[in-house]
Amino acid sequence: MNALQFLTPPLLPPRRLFAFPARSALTVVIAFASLSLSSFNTQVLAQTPTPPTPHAPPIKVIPSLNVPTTPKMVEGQVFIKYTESLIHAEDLVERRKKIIQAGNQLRSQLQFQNGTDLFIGEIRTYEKLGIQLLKLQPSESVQDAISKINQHPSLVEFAEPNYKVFPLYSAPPNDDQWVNGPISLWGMEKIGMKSAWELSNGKVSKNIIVAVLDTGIDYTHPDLVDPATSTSRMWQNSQEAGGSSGQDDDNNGIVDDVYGANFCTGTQPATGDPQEDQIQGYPGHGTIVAGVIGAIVNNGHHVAGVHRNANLMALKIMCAQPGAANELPTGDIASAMSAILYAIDKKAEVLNASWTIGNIKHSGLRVAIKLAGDNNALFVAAAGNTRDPQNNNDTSPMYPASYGNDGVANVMAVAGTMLTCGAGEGTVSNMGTCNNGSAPHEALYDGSSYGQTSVHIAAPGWRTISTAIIDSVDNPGGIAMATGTSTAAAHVSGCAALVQAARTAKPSSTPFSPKDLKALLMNNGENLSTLNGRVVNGRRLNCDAALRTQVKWSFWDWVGTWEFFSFSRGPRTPRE
Ligand SMILES: [Ca+2]
Ligand SMILES: [Ca+2]
Ligand SMILES: [Ca+2]
Repeated sequence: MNALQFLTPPLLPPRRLFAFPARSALTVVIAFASLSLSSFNTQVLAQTPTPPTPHAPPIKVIPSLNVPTTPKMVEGQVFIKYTESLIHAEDLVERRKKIIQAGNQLRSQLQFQNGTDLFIGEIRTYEKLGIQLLKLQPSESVQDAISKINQHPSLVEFAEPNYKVFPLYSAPPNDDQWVNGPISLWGMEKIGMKSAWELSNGKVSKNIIVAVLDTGIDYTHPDLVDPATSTSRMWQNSQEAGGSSGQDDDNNGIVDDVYGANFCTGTQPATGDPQEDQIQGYPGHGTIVAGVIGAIVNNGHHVAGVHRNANLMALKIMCAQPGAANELPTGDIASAMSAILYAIDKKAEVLNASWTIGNIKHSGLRVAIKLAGDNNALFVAAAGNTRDPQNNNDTSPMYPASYGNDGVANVMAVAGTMLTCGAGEGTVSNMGTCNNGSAPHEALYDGSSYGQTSVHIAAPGWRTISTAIIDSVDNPGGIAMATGTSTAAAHVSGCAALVQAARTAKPSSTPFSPKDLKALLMNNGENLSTLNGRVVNGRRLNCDAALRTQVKWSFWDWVGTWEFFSFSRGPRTPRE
């Protein structure tokens, strides 16, 4: 399997969204906490993320979509990395000139050898990487062309195909009863967000750019851009936002790229609109991932993201295919590489990749991710949703997650966890209990890829509730529930941004390197026996513990925590 795939099988949006019943234990405890705090500290009261308000009419049942089961190479295209010594130049214009010279040299040698020109022309050039994507003559097969090109090692370091990308989709269970239960925010609670949201409020106001390389983001969603509270969690390209419509104000080759860009344009240049496509019956993907990372906290509706001050950069690399109704969105590696270079150029500090190219160790994608690391960006990658027997990434690598085991230190691979019941105890009910009334335990999500040496951490990746494209027919409420390592990665991206924000908010502090940031999240994770042998040190993300290494903890913060009222865990010693 070597096609790029989504790692979240998106599930049915609930019929009634987020109707927390009055009997809900969670609601009761939050209300109690808020009430009790009002006499101590009104600021703390305001910090408690409000449960989403009930809204939305019934949701249409999602039909089955056609899922490609075999990898699809993009016909007629080939990547070439030219020999670095031939094209070396600091200046990108100069570098482009040298790339074209090397390309012409290769072209003439191939023509001499074969009697015809192999190529029609250039599709994209990645100057920083020294790579070109070229269009082949219709008569040439990709594999034949690659073997001909590889006969010129003095000019070429590698040549490889481009692959189509498409989501992994599984039939959604009907979970509407479950999401109305009191444990619908279980993942946020497990990683300590009840406390971390309080702790970060007012103390971690720094914005960190998180690039979401995905299907785009619905940047009109009121829990990402909320006119009522004048809050936006979308990143803005200041030159374009304050520039002229229809003009490329920052001269980066993309017109009006205000919130990010759309690279899912095939052989055409990127455009400035990264809005996620509406596909009938499909609740989307990028908007779900974005909401987990940074949906607006405490605006009284929808959900709350991990980093309350994230700047979400929408980099669309997968999109609806024209003429293919009810098909899942697809893209290609070429778009992913362009998006990574954009994120580097605009100084994103965390890149979220909730997709995979399967077991293809693509060199072009690898060098792009490595360059992001050289520019201090952490690349958080979903480990994969591959089921047995291919789900051990140590023996069956999944890229880009497995580049972390291949010398790319800024890659952080994330497995997903779920709540589960013991043998004979049935499944977890919407009230958060097993059949015999016992509490469920947390374990690896049954579809998650894992790896004792190749997967760095686990995070909640099952029944995650988040923002989704608002669609008047399919999903008027704008909330969906998703399962898969896509949402697990998003929890880690949000937390990485939050911790980096806390770190760099301190006077004269330097940002964590991607390697150090990754180590901090890993070392402060919570050890779960069910994860031993599954991820590097058997831990699941604990964002509260990670954040506390950076933020001082006052008495009033302590009084305001979930923990103070739950009595299940005592307050921890502040660490600086
Ligand atoms: Ca521009
Ligand atoms: Ca403009
Ligand atoms: Ca919200």
